[in-house]
Amino acid sequence: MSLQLGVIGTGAIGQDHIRRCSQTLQGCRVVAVTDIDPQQAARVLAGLTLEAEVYPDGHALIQAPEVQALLVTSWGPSHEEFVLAAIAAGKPVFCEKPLAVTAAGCRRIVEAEIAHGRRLVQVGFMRPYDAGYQALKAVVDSGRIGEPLMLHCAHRNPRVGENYKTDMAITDTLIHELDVLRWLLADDYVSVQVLFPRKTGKAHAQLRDPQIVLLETARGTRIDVEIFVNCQYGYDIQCEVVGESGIARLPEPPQVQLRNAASLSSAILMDWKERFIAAYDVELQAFVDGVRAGRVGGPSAWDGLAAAVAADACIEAQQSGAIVPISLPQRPALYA
Ligand code: NAI
Ligand code: ISE
Repeated sequence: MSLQLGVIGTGAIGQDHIRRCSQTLQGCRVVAVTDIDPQQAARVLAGLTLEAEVYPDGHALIQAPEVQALLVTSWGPSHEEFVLAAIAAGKPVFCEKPLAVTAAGCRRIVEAEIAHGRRLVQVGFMRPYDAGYQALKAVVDSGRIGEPLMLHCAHRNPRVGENYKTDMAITDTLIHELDVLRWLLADDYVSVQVLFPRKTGKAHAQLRDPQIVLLETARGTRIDVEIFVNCQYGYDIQCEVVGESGIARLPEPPQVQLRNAASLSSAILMDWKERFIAAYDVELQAFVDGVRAGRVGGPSAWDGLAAAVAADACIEAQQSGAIVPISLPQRPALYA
């Protein structure tokens, strides 16, 4: 029987996940949705010609007997409340990033899951499911470039709205690198510094853009990540690993190479939905398969906490300009 899903939040990524659960993935169906704007939820169902119950709020949906597992795709500040309620109800929950907006919130989720005694939470960090990052990790792990010494990374968006503030470059954007680079290197961060280059004239008054985040890991690998969310030209994710005996780069998404009018070119994607479309499919299929097999895997609440601890330090570093230490508590046995 198909896994019956309830979805909280039917905005940009909520509707994309409802579409993929209804049209692309195997073994699941969306039976319930909710949004603080119920008309928005109803519009999404109508647009997908999908029949599902619209619940008045997330808590009613979590308690609904037909809902066997949850997707939390509402605004970040609401995630903690819904994930804790799902754990209390003993229902598996896929939560979009960030798991919670502070490390303290993630810690409460980790504690609730440990008290429950087994994993129920998968965090929506999709990059470890991306074929390009997996190929890059296979090269790093093979030892072909020796020990990784430095990483040069970039996370560029064409533009962002007026409500995107300087700290969101960390909590909304860099958070993906904070997760995936830890996974790529199998290492934890020990310090961070944030530098602000000359500001682009394309950013609104309250936003400092671009930013450079300098991380150091426990093994001494140095990482620089450029966050530039008004780069104009495209959605561009770069990662280069410099090792002792070679360099490995994240592959570009495949695009036709065009020779035309005396130039050689290939298109650059404009948004995250397209760039990581396959990774989102694979991560959610893994959640569905895991729940049906009685074993939730993938990025854990601990990974959500590790990213949030680093993010809190990055924000402190944005404000102080200093090198800020990052220290994770001891990893609990549940996440070994
Ligand atoms: P959005 O603003 O388009 O949609 C959020 C929806 O949640 C809205 O429809 C809003 O009305 C609803 N909502 C807010 N609070 C709610 C509550 N208490 N109960 C029910 N519904 C509520 O935002 P978007 O872009 O869809 O982002 C949602 C989450 O997904 C964010 O945490 C964001 O960081 C994450 N995200 C993850 C991405 C990824 O690459 N993994 C990409 C984009 C977003
Ligand atoms: C967005 O919320 C995402 O999660 C995207 O993956 C990221 O690239 C973008 O910068 C965020 O705003």
